[in-house]
Amino acid sequence: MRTPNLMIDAERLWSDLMETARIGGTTKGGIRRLTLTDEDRAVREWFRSQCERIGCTVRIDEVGNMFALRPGRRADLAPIAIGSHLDTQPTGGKFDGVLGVLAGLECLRTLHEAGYETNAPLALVNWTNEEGSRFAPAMLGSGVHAGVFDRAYADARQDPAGVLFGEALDGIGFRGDERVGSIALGAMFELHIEQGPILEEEGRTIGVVKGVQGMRWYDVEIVGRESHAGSTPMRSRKDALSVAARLVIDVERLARDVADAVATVGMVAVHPNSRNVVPGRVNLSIDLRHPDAAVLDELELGFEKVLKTLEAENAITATLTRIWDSPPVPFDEGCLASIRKASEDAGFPWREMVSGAGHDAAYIARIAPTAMIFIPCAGGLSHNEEEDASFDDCRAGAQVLLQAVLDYDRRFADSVPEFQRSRSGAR
Ligand code: HGY
Ligand code: MN
Ligand code: MN
Repeated sequence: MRTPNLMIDAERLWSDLMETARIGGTTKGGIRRLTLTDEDRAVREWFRSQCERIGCTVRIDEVGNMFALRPGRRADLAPIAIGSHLDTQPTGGKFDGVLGVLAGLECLRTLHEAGYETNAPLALVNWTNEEGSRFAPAMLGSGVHAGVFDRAYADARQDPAGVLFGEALDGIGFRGDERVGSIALGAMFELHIEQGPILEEEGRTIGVVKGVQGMRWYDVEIVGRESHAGSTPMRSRKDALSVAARLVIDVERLARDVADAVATVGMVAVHPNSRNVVPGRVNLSIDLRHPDAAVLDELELGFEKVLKTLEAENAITATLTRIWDSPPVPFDEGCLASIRKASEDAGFPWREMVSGAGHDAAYIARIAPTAMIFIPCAGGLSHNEEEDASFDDCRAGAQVLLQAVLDYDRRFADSVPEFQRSRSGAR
C-alpha cells in the first residue's frame, strides 16, 4: 500500500539552508561553525525555535544532543528518528550535516501542515560534535548516546587550545538534563550529501547507503632534539620535522598501494616552531579508513614498521597511539527497503553504496535499525567551502527521506524491539 503522497516544500528547505549558512558563514561561501562555539549556540537556538513552532517538544541530553519529539498515535513505541549534525569543519560547506537536519525539519513541517499522525512518535535529532574537528573523536554525541563513550570521557576531551568539551558545552548553555541514552530510538534515517564523486559521475540522484567503512584515528609523536639552526652540523641533528616529512610520504605510499584504502595526515604541530631552531618535537594525526577491519590492521602494522625504521635510522623516538576505532558497520535491511521503495516510487535513479565518510548513523546503527540516504554533491567535494548541492537533489533527498520514514512507520512500527518500547523516551 502506498504511503500518502505528501510533498515537502523544497523552496522552504532551500531557504533554511541558505539562512543557517549565514550562521558562521565565511567570505568564501562556506561555514565555519565549530562545535560548542557561539556559532553552534546560535544555530542550535534557531533549530529549537523552528521545532517548537510546529509543536515539537525539544529535549536535550547531558552532552548536548537535541531531540525534537513529535507525538505519534502510539506513545508506547520508541520514536523513529531523523538525525544528523549542525556543527561543521573549519572550512566546512553549506550541506554537510546541515542538509540532514533541515530536511528532517522540512519533513516534520510537512506532516504538521497535513495534520498527518504517524504510528510511532518521530524524533528529529541534532547530534553534538559529529565532525570531531575541535574535539576528537568524531561522532562524539551519537557515540555517547549509543554507549560507545561515557559522559565523563566526552566532558574530558580537550580542544587544541586546552578547553574541555564539558566547559565549552556549559559555556554555550546546551548541557541538558536528559540522561545520556535515555531517549530510546526505534530506528534512525540520515540524509547526507555523498561527499564523494560516485552519484554525480553515474548521473544518479539517490544513494541507498548500506553501511559505513571502518575508520581509525592515531596520534603520532616524534621526538628529536631542539638545537641551533646555524651552528648544528647536519650530521649531528635530531630533526623531528624532517623525520615527520618522511613519515607523511610513507603513510601516503602505504595507503596508495592498498585498493580502497585512504590515509590522511591532516594535523601537524611543530615544536618550538621557530625558524632558527631545529624542531625537537612534532605531533601529527593520521586518519585511516577501509571497508575491511583486517586491512586496517595490516596498514596499522605498516605504520608501526615505518616508525621503527625511522627511529633506527635517525636516533629519534616515535610513538603511534590509536585514539579512535570505528569498525565497519552494516545498516538495517528494513530501513534500506523503505529507502529503496521511496526512491522507486518517486522515480529517482538510485544505487546502493557504502559510505567513505563517517556519520552519526554509524553509531546509532549499534542500538537501533538505521540507514542513510545520499544525494550527489558538486564534484564530490566536501570539507571545503566550495561544497555544493543542487536544489533539485536536495528536494529529491528530502522527499525520499519523508517517504522512507512514513513507509517504515507503516511497515515496522509494531516491530520496535520490546525493550525499546518500555524504554521509550517519548512522553
Ligand atoms: O570524518 C568524517 O568522515 C566525518 O565528516 N566526520
Ligand atoms: Mn557530516
Ligand atoms: Mn563532515
